[in-house]
Amino acid sequence: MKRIVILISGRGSNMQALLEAKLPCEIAAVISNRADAQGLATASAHGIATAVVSHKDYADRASFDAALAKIIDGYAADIVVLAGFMRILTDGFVERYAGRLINIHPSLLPAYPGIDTHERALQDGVKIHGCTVHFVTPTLDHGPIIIQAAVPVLRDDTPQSLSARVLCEEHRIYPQALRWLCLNQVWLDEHGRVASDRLEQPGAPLLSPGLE
Ligand code: NHR
Ligand code: GAR
Repeated sequence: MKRIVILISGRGSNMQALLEAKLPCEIAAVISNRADAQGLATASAHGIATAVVSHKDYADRASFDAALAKIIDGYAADIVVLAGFMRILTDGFVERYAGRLINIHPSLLPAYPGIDTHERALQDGVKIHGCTVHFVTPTLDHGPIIIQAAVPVLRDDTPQSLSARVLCEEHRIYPQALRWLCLNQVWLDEHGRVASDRLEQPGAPLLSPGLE
């Protein structure tokens, strides 16, 4: 069974969804760059080892990433999962875990990379928003896409109400994506594209607003 290390920075609800999904893998550890991350207590309550590597203890990104990699490798991780992890990673770190480092991002990439995605989507008046699980590459939020979920944007949405609707879908697609990786049903091929040996599942179209 593949060994997984999850990196968090805060609440850890996506991490919790992964812990509770009964995936065919061993979650070896949860690591946070912030000692006050709520998700650390949740991980401990699930009997998962935790560690903190504070970026504030390191002079630059490269030395922080090197310390992080040392701990990750101590857990012999096969796959590294970013779940609300808020530090941009150096090219060296990303390349070390090429094809086995994934992230969940709260937008329909390539729209709205970076932060404050829900605010920007509302500002633009888009009618459909969502979330994306992708392989991490050096270019921020531009790695090959594994799965996306779309939600309607409603007239009275606030960033909070919209993010709650997106988060529900995050908790569905992230366990699915990790399950595929654990079962070797999805992988990053030699051209840097997402390959899969599962049958294509035709999804339903989402119209927003709907037709009359
Ligand atoms: N690193 C690389 N190289 N590539 C990606 O695609 C990455 C990554 C690290 C994190 C997650 C990402 C997201 O899903 C992620 C993808 C943090 C920032 C950011 O600006 C942006 C995107 C993501 C994560 N971080 C600030 C920084 O200076 C700190 C912001 C904060 O602490 O609130 O690192 O959105
Ligand atoms: C999630 O919405 C995740 O997609 C997003 O932060 C939230 C973390 O929630 N990630 C990013 O914005 C990465 N920059 P969680 O800690 O409860 O999973």
